[in-house]
Amino acid sequence: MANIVEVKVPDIGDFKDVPVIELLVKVGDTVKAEDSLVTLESDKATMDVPSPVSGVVTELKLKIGDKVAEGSLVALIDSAAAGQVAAAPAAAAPAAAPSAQPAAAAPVAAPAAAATVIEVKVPDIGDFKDVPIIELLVKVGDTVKAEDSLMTLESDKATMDIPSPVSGVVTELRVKVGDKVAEGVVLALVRVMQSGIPGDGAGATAVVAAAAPAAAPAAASAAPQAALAAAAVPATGGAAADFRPGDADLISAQPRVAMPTPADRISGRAAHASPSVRRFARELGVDIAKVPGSGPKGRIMQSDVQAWVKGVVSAAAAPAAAPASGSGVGLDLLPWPKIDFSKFGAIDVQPLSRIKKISGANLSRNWVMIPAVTYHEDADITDLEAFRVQVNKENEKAGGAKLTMLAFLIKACVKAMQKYPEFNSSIDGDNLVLKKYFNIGFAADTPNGLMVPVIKNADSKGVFELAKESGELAKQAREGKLKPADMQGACFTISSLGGIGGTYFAPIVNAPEVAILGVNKSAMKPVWDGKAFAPRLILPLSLTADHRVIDGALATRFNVYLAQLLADMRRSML
Ligand code: CAO
Repeated sequence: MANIVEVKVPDIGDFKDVPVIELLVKVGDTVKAEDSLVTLESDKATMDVPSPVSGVVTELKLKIGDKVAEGSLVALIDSAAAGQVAAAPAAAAPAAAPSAQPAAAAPVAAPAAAATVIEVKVPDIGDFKDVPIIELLVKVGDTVKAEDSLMTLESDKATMDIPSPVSGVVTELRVKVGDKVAEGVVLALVRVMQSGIPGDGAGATAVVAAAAPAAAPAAASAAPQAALAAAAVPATGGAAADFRPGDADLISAQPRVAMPTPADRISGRAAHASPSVRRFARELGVDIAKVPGSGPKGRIMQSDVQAWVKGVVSAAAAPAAAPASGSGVGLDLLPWPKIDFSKFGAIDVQPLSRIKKISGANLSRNWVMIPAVTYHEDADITDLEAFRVQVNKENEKAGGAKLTMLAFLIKACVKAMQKYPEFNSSIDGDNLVLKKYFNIGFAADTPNGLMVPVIKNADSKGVFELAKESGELAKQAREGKLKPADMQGACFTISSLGGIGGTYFAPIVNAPEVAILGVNKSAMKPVWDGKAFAPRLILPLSLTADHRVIDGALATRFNVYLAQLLADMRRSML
């Protein structure tokens, strides 16, 4: 049987007409007790209204833009639908709600008779103590207007901006990010701006000591938007003398920032940001829900909004910047998903290694910029492997070097590149650069990630030398001892996973090269020789090529020739 619970806006202090800025659930959604249902935002604080019970949302009584006050009906929740009896009565304020009393606090006091520099203090913020400063929105020397936010505090339950009570210049910041503050702590000094001249305190003789919102000094009782940082302010330039401690025009409307702002809803449905950042995003036309947050608990900082806008602008500009790129529209990609994985189970977060970060950026560019196609071929290496094993056996007895399949692959690739020179080229604007040297890179698996050492002038080296050099370079790569020069100048890359296994794969071209050969583990396969199936050792090859330079016919010719070479290396002498 249904057990409908009415959810109402709890005691939010003197706030009235607070707009609903986000609906965090829809009808039919299942919610847990304390899950946020809607977000309200006053001038100074963002507040979420949580569900008092677990259940299913059967009706939403609000829409975005509606203005609410204490007692406004938010939603109906069927607590029985969650198989749970209502845990709290309708309209119950969350258990954690602080019960701050509206106070006629005077958070701002003039420090001296000169009265041109005022102290900005933490106003009455209810029962909150040790509230951390999470963002400084100004720096010393900044000019601020009355009501501009100076910094943001964030408790477990709410985010609060501290506005400047006056127009002026920030002369001192007494706190830094991470400091914990409580009511009365001096946060900053602001030199009062008179007649539009920052810091011109001439004539401003009065002590500014009590709170009044700039916009509504005469409507104290009816204008609760002064919010958290009720502050003293001259109503107009030069009128500071009109305000004195105890003036009736003071206001300290106190939001009881009672509602939790669960950080874990950032990932899915709603954004976690201070009012000032929300306002900033709105001014730029940015949907804040799309901006990934880099602050504590995934909070969206002003810099995140800026970075997001920058990303969108440069993505839009990219096609124009690329010559001969037509009228493409750029990569209008979704932002990377920001997910709190710990919601689903235990996790361990490790920073990406430097190599992974660098190679990741390169691979991403190559993946999106190269029209790459992968072509597969099988090479019969029965005889080559038998030869390699036999030579290695003989050499072992004589204490000589070991031949590797990689060395033969390098030798065969060089020969195929000589026959098909497009494989040894790079695109440079409208030109194709054809190289006369043969430097071969090979992917080496290292504890820190993938590295690609380069064997220089491979055409002039024999297979023993190639085996020795690749072995040494791979060892240096694993030990992190490669020098930058060891990884530069490659014409073509081989990625050999044969020692590990696999059948085929599609390697990513290593720009500005135009092709890469992937190699997997050879395996005995039955091959039809015209009369019968014969067991042959087959090596799977996967050649990825840049289609702007190498078309399918050329790629397949290269692959066929490479397979012929590996089947019978005598062909390389022809
Ligand atoms: N088929 C069957 N066996 C193979 C083989 C193949 N294609 N290639 C190598 N093997 C065998 C070797 O013969 C060797 O066996 P023995 O010890 O009995 O001789 C064993 O596998 C191990 O070889 P290896 O891979 O360590 O040595 P290598 O010289 O063949 O390769 C290197 C060197 C650096 C290419 C390799 O160690 C490596 O790091 N490979 C990974 C490359 C990689 O990560 N590519 C992915 C890039 S894209 O993500």
